[in-house]
Amino acid sequence: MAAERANVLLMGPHKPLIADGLAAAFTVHTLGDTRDAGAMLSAIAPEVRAVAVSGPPAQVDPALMTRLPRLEIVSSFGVGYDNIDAKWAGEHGIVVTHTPDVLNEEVADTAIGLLLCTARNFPQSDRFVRSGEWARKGFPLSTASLRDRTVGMVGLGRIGKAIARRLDAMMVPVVYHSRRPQADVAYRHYPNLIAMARDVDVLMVITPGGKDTHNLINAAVLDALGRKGILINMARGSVVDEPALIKALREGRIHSAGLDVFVNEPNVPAELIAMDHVVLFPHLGSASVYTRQKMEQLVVDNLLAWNDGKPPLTPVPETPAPPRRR
Ligand code: 8YV
Repeated sequence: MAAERANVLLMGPHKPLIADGLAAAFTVHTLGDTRDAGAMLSAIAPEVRAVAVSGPPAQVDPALMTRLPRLEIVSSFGVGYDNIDAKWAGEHGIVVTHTPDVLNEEVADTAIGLLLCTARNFPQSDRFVRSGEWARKGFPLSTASLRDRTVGMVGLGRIGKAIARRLDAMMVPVVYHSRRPQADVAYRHYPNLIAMARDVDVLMVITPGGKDTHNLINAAVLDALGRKGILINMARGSVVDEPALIKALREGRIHSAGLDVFVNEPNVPAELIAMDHVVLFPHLGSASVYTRQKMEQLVVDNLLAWNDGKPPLTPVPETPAPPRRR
């Protein structure tokens, strides 16, 4: 007799590889398919053994996990998992997995693109050509350049290192701030973020979101970065104090900013939209078909490994233990 299929709760935006991959192996309950998600959840909660999260805005908090008494694993899309209470999950024997590594190079490409766009005004130059202005005058020289700058990495994890490697090739000096120095890099480590911000002209933010890094980039850090400074945020909107950034940009206390992430996505503050000298991306970090397919497949593969009784492929550090069986 065929083994009973495990019940999986699928939350978040529709992603074909995840939906189809799960449907082939599990009984899938898609939250959001139904108008009455609360009633649907109550009906299936006692049977759910796994949750798949296909991206924000889905939240997996203790209130939800408590409602799922047989929950063993949460497989989440994306390397960042600030929408999941992984600490609580770890304390309650629930494994959380994410999708690291497969997106490193794509996000690093985007980070360099955003940095170049911000320093050299490339998006503005495209607008200039399209508006017909070029027929009347030349595009102004960019007052910023990467040729006379040091980049301070805020975070030097897997993606941070991929960005730093690109900067090495571009002959741009790199230093970094993180809680602990990394053993395998030659870049100078700054235990103090303000001290690093004073010494560099670019802050490249690529650190996890969540409460530990909330508003890490505040007014004092921006002032230490100074009038020539460029802030690039590839991490999470929550890492930057957005009102403080808007004020610093408006008052010319930093040169410019390139932002891939915002506090309340997809809502971007009108003040930022009104500023021509900042560059705004719609959370593009990993956004190619190639890379997103690898991330989607890894969400499925983590659950297939669990279903086969194997260790999860890419657990988060808070939940390294194998999932409990109930
Ligand atoms: C995704 C990301 O765009 O992996 C992450 O943490 O921020 C991006 O790759 C995000 O998960 C939105 O779906």
